[in-house]
Amino acid sequence: MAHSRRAHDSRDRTAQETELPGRPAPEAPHLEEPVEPREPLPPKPDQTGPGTYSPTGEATGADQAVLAQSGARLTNTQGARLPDSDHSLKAGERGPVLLQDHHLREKITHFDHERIPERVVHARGAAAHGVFRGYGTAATVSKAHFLGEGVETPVFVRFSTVLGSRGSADTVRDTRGFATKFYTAEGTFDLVGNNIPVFFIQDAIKFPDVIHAGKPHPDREIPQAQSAHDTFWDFVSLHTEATHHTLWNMSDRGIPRSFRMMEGFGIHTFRLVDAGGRTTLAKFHWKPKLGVHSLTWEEAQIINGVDPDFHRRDLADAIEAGAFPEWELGVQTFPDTPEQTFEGVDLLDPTKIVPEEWAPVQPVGLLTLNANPSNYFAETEQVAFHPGHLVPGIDVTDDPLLAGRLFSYIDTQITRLGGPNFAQIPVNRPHAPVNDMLRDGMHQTAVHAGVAPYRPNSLDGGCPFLAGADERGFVETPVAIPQGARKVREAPASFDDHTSHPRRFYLSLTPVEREHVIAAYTFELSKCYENAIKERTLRVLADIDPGLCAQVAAGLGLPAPEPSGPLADVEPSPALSQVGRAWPVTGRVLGIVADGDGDIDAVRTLREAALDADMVPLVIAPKGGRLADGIDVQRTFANTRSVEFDAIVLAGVPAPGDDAYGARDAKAAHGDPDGLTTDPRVLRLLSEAYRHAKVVGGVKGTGEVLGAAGCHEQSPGVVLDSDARNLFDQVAALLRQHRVWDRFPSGDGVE
Ligand code: HDE
Repeated sequence: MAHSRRAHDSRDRTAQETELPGRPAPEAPHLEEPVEPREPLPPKPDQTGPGTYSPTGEATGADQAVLAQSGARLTNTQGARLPDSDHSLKAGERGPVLLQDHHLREKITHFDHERIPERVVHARGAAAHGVFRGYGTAATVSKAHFLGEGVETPVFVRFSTVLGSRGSADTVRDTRGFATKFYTAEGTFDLVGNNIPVFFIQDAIKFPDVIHAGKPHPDREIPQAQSAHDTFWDFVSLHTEATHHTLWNMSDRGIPRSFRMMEGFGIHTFRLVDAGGRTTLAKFHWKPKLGVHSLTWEEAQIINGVDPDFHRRDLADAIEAGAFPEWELGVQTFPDTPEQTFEGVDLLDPTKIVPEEWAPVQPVGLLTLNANPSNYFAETEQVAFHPGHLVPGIDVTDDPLLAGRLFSYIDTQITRLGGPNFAQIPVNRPHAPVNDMLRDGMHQTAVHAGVAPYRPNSLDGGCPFLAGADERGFVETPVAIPQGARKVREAPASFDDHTSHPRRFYLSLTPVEREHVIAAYTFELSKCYENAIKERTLRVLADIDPGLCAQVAAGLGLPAPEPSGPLADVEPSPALSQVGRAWPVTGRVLGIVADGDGDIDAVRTLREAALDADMVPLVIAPKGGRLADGIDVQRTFANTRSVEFDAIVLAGVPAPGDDAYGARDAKAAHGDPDGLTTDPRVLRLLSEAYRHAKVVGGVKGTGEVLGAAGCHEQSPGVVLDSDARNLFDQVAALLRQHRVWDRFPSGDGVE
């Protein structure tokens, strides 16, 4: 992966860039208000696009930039230049504002309409541009052109939480959306997935129910972006097909460390079609190169307060720093038999998975996110995904959940984006030529040529013509419908198994991961008011695992019910655990604590070693500015918390800073001004990181401070070394496991 090694945080960019070897110092930014017009910046790549005037024509590129913003002078919406935008037109400077002030009215009216309805689900999101490169390995199962060897396809990916409003916090316990728009040469393909491979419901008709249950209570509109409330648990305890998804939510998967460190899943089974028309059933998986990592629950809670934009910032900063996140797209494939099952798993049931040990995930391409959006609203907010955006080679199955999605997404965009022409919004425009005969409607921006938007016609020369499979047309797979099928509102009997798959998931977790599941259930249920809901959930858990049930019951102070019958006999799937593998340290954040009296050589060595390892070093000091030797400070004791870092090392023993940074208060709070002279905020950084099982360490002379923070040299994951390079190497080696798992409670009692 090529890294430009720019600062991780855009605020620090100038400061860090100036000291990177071989990089010319950028010009000082002009912060004064300019008095003369300057050349406008050239449009960014995502501000240009296919021509606006005719979607049937050639891509002209420039039109969008002209439309968006151009010229140095302020104009009204019609391009007329304006002399004043700060004062309303008045009858005398102290007189009444005149109704004829059309400029005032245009400005305020436009502002009044700046908001559009947020998404009914997945309202809070962050997105990035990137590229997908096919490996060609999928050719045996799919003829999709973009999966071909070496084919590069532009993509736009939006990550999201499900329940919260647009302004809610990022690190809530929830499912994450992982939606990818591939702008392929054969039309746009959207893979609208989640970070959890199963869903709450088996039939789309129940979607309003599950979402009404998860959203805030309708009377007080609380709690925001949470499942820890009565209506959610009321629904999922009564509706046991939700158990599998709920269990994943209660696991560490519900609180990812970063969007960059999440898996993604298409969930439904799709039908792939190869060049010879042969079909294969398949499930899509995204595998992050950085590994699958999560926050601890306490970290997630702290972050929601100190940096509610944590995931959004993390994604944008990493991309800006050149640490481009990557995922491999993979497929699990299954023979397309009339039963549509694999090893007894019903492939049409979206609450079930096929363990990777039974059907390996075969890599078919690489996704790299390499550019941040230029404008949040235009792109991240207005992007419109739809599982029905398919290309030749990828078709749908009869999964009843997918069937409902196939009309819901277009429908919702019509309300959200104000009409049926949302495909003309730049981020939604296909990169393949469009010739659709759809005309008019709200916000029509195309000026269509021709007089015959109908077929057959002779007036427009018979255009547009149709394309069969031989001309890369999308031809639905002719799937047989069971003979004699009756029209019924029923599900197959296999859909009634609601316990074996959640049980497999739970049994596949390591003891420490199970501890987290137990803690999550206990926390969430303790937030419910109704005992009946807690008791009903315990009965559901008893059928998943009696140990899980007993521990949650103990935490709630309730008796643990017996299982309702024999437990499902399932083998664990080790691939479902997040613990136990070594991952790259690329893009991980190293906090280096120092002050002016610290070991400056060590700070420099640690920084350089971290940059060499493609990590992101951030120097934390009592105050901003620079340490001796020109080393820039990125964080201060006052503005950071341990949750920003994956590992923290001490390169000095920082004494309280001056009063401007609140050190006097901090010292007083410590209650012992004559005792240890280390700034208490440093002790908190260390003890918090230690509690969250992060690697902590220090150079020579810092052992006493680490000890005072509870990080003893003998404890796992505490590294002391007088040689800064050795110290870094040990820290990085430990970080490959993400956390020092031994430091969590032993998991006693969790089998
Ligand atoms: Fe969605 N879902 N969904 N969903 N979904 C939406 O579409 C819906 C489901 C998913 O970043 C909405 O544009 C129904 C499963 C993602 O813009 C809406 C059902 C999966 C996103 C909608 C489901 C998803 C959405 C709201 C049950 C994982 C965010 C705004 C049949 C495979 C996309 C919008 C983005 C968004 C409907 C179930 C993923 C209302 C009816 C299962 C990632 O149309």
